[in-house]
Amino acid sequence: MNKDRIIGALLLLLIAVAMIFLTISGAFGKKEPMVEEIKEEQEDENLIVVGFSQVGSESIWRTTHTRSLQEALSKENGFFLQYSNARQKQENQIKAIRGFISQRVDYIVFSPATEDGWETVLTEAKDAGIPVILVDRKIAESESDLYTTWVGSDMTAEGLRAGQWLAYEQARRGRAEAELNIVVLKGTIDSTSERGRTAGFEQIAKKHDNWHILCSESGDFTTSKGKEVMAQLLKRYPDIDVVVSQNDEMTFGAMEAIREAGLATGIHGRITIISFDSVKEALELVEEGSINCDVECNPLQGELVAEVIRKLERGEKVEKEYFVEEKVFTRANVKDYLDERLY
Ligand code: GZL
Repeated sequence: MNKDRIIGALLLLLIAVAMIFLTISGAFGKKEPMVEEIKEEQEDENLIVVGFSQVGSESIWRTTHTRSLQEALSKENGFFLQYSNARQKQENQIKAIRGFISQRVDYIVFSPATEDGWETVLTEAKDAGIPVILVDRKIAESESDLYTTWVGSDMTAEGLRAGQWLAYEQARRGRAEAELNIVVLKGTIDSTSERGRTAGFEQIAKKHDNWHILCSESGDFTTSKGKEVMAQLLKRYPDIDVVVSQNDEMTFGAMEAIREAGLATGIHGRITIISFDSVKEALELVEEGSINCDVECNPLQGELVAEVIRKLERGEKVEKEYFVEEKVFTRANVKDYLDERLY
């Protein structure tokens, strides 16, 4: 092939490569919308812009909670939702909230990983005139002027229900006066769920001198940590009668550790299991008998949050707190609810 033909072929190749590059970069076609155009899209459709900072995705409860808010705060329902997963770290939530403030969202919705340390960033939101709505967990009472309203569960009531069920069950077994050795797997320390469930259960426990809480330790609401802590407790306390586990994820881990120690739970063995959340996987174990009691914590809070925001948009007064409905599940009633369980 002579020199001219080689140069011609090289030129053609160069032009082809240039055309491909220019097409990909959008020089000829539709260009990527600039940030301003995205903002206009939100304003054009008069969408209510909500910044949502979620604790993490540590449990089935948590992912259901997230889905509930995403479905309720959808574009079809008139919202533009910006979601951030903090992976259970407060500093990630503070960063996300600062981002929402700089983007001048209309509302900030968030579930605080723990109750303390929010004053600075929530004061910034207040100074920016952005209403804050708490979901699920709360911040310290002393800072309650920094949020408009809260939607969630009465965690202390959940703890009371656990203690009341245990007292009822001991009486039913004819063992109201029997000595009872209890261990507690706590959730994330200083979270509203941990503080409330602990306080509620202890309020009942202190009425029974024959109940002994041998140890309370955090499993941080995860299966792996729940299993690790339970294995240590079994080594330290050979005669545990009751495990109070503050969420189903930790319960699944604890039951694995108990099985590996050659012991059985629920109606099949010596160790009574009281759990919290009532996700479907746990309710199936209640029906099968290896979890004795599961105290519900209802994650379906999205609709209520959307309703409260609409009230605020209409300039209506809102309550400081909105509670979701919750039950207690045992073998006596779980069959009536299992099939309809959405999560
Ligand atoms: C409860 C919520 C807790 C759940 C856990 O309101 O804060 O956090 O019980 C989750 O499953 O990790």
